[in-house]
Amino acid sequence: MADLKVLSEAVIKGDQKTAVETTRQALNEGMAPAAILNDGLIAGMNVIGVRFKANQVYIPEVLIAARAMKMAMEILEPKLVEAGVKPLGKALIGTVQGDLHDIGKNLVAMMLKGAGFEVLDLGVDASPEKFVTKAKECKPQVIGLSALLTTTMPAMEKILRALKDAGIPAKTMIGGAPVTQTYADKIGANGYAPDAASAVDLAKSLLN
Ligand code: B1M
Repeated sequence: MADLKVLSEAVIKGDQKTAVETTRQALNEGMAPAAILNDGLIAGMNVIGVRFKANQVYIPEVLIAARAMKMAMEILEPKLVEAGVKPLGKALIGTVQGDLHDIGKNLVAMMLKGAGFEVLDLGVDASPEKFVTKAKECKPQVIGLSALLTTTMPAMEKILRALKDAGIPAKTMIGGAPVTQTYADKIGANGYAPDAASAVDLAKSLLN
């Protein structure tokens, strides 16, 4: 019988092989895809999130864990769709116009996926128009903006204004090394997160 503790441990350790094998075994044994996701994969990523916040693990460990989760998700995702399991919420994320830094944004996207969000990623250098068009099309509950340059921080304000003008009801959150809570308050974002694990907590709280 597949053990979901083994699966979450495999994610925590970034052990892709065990993560994939245990997911496959659990599915073959008829285990519910939602249980595999929640009690195996997401449980493992949650531990990584807590350890990352406490500086007990660092970016490489998070990336390795996210990679193991991604590999297992490739097998699990079609079964989740078949079973009609709904994602926790939909998040649209992107690095703002003029900015090409995407390592932190990708980390946030991976952790959001790990927490059960469906994530739509606009990539880098995303304009206000791009955010508005995708938000209209996909109706996310949460929109996340990332900026790593002081010179691209004003693009965040432009995007928030464009979303407001277009009547997009999604909650907004911002992050990136030069960004602060004070800046989030100044430009009217609904929240600011200093790191990827906090971004997950924030996104969850913005759903309510
Ligand atoms: Co650039 N760069 N860079 N760079 N780069 C910085 C940011 C810089 C601080 C380096 C320095 O001078 N010390 C500096 C910015 C100075 C400033 O504006 N204050 C800088 C500069 C100046 C530049 C160029 C202008 C250099 C040049 O060409 N003259 C140029 C700009 C290009 C552009 O964007 N238009 C440039 C280019 C590049 C590379 C392409 C070479 C490369 C990016 C590769 C890539 O991303 N694919 C690069 C890199 C790698 C860096 C550093 C070294 C590392 C950034 C990084 O990935 N950190 C960086 C210096 C540094 O930070 N030490 C630097 C790791 C990442 C996990 O952290 O992105 O902060 P971070 O994400 C964190 C949090 O911030 C948060 O969670 C993440 C995980 O905990 N977070 C969010 C991020 N987004 C979030 C969104 C959220 C919530 C949380 O909600 C939505």
